[in-house]
Amino acid sequence: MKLFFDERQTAHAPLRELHNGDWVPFAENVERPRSIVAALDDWQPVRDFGMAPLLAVHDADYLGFLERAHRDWIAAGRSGDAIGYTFPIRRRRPLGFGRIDAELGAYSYDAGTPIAEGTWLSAYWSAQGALTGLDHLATSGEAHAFVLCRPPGHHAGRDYMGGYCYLNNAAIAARAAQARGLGPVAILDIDYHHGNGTQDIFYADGDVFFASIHADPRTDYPFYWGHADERGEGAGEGTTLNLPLPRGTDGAAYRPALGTALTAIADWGTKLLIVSFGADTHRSDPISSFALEREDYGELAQAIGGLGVPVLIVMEGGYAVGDLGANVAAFLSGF
Ligand code: Q9C
Ligand code: ZN
Repeated sequence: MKLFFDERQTAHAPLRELHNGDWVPFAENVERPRSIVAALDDWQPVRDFGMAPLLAVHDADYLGFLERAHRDWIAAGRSGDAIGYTFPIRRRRPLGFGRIDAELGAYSYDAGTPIAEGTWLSAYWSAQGALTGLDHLATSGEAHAFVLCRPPGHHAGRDYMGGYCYLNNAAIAARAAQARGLGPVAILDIDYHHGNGTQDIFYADGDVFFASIHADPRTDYPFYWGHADERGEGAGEGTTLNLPLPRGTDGAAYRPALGTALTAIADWGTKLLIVSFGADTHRSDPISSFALEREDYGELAQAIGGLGVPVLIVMEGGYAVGDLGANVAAFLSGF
């Protein structure tokens, strides 16, 4: 299987994040891609597909903000990473007024997603990686491709960042796949956390099926999305499937949920599957509470591969840096 990564994805290096009321070292750090790169070979260069495929998912205003936010932060006399601290609660208009602090709040839903000097460069090339992996699937006839997207993407919506995510790599690839006539497209999100950004982007869209298996949002981030009764709306009614699982879930308890998701994806007539893969379901993950073992990942991948459709795998979370590369390799070996 071909693997895709660009060194510019390591320019993004925020120093710290607000976590459970304390400042802690930023968990989505450059050791993550280093660990994955070291564990695998057959890495391929990422190509530049430009801004148009990003604009097919994200608002132009939001992309402009991401690109200039750190410069505006420095121009406002600040140092370090740009981070919001005032958020437009429901029913309050998200006016930006041009002050960087107001914009940071209006374009995010948490204070755990800082913008550092290299953030835009890394997010841009992370998204281009997803597009390159898709292009490879479309032109090579190979069945599977892996993109080391970093920063990750599944918490980012049309006009917001959050959960270490800025551009929604899976959604960008899905829209590009549709445009190339590769659909019907489905997205299977198996990160520990619910993929709220991806769900939002396709919630009223009847043309992309979104299934997610994740920690129950009644106990886990992102709390306000991913509940079992969220099934899509309007033309998208029934094309969102949420399968929340309790903390402590192990491989044996996870597999039936995966079976449910794969049956729904097959029944939907999927021709191309995009997998948002997080290794933060591993028992050793420092910010998550599932109990999957390394051996479980190969089995999950085998079940997914059993669908018999082309699969584009994009990296999402996974923060146990010492285990991360080996866990990703175990997952990919199952294909
Ligand atoms: N420091 C992904 O796995 N943690 N994102 C909340 C903020 C957010 C995880 C506390 C976890 C986001 C892609
Ligand atoms: Zn996650």
